[in-house]
Amino acid sequence: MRFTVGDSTLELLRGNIVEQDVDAIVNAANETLAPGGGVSGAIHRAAGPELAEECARIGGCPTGGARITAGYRLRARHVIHAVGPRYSSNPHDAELLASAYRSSLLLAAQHGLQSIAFPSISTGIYGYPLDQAAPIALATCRDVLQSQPGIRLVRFVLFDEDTFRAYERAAHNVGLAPAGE
Ligand code: AR6
Repeated sequence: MRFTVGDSTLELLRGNIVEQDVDAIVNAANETLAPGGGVSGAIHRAAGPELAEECARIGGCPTGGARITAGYRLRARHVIHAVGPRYSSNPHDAELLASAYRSSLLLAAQHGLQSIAFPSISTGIYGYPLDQAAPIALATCRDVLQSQPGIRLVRFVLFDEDTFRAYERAAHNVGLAPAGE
């Protein structure tokens, strides 16, 4: 499912982010940047141990921030490690989640990257309710894309059917324009 934002495309698909052939895939990281479970475990396994070594040299990242590394054995040239919030039902959660997406996109733009793939940050181990997280993710990416036209493709790679459906509903609710209309 594809949407148009200016001259760029925002895409939703079901799949495994590890396999994506884009300039950068985004990892749902924690503040230490050490490999974890979920999507982080899958990305580190596929990239090889050099990824954790580079993350250790960086040393960490605050919640809401992002850091960039090489992609090593991945098809993607880079990994952007974004730290979403652990859900606490505090009003700050939404701003921190938006900030994780915004920081990732700004980092991609600074490095001249044209395509980026995101997982659904914070909605696994960090427990962020999907129906709240999905519209924040999509509206934030739409807003940043409008000021960063160098990013041509933002792809959400959603692992399971419930997550895919939640993003589909959110795309409709935040008023994304379907491509080709
Ligand atoms: N491709 C795409 N999405 C995936 C994949 C995959 N290969 N594997 C899982 N997901 P989570 P969080 C989905 O828990 O909630 C880590 O240990 C998953 O179904 O990976 O931000 C970190 O080190 C869910 O929809 O990330 C942190 O400590 C989404 O990715 C903590 O977990 C995010 O789930 C971060 O938790």
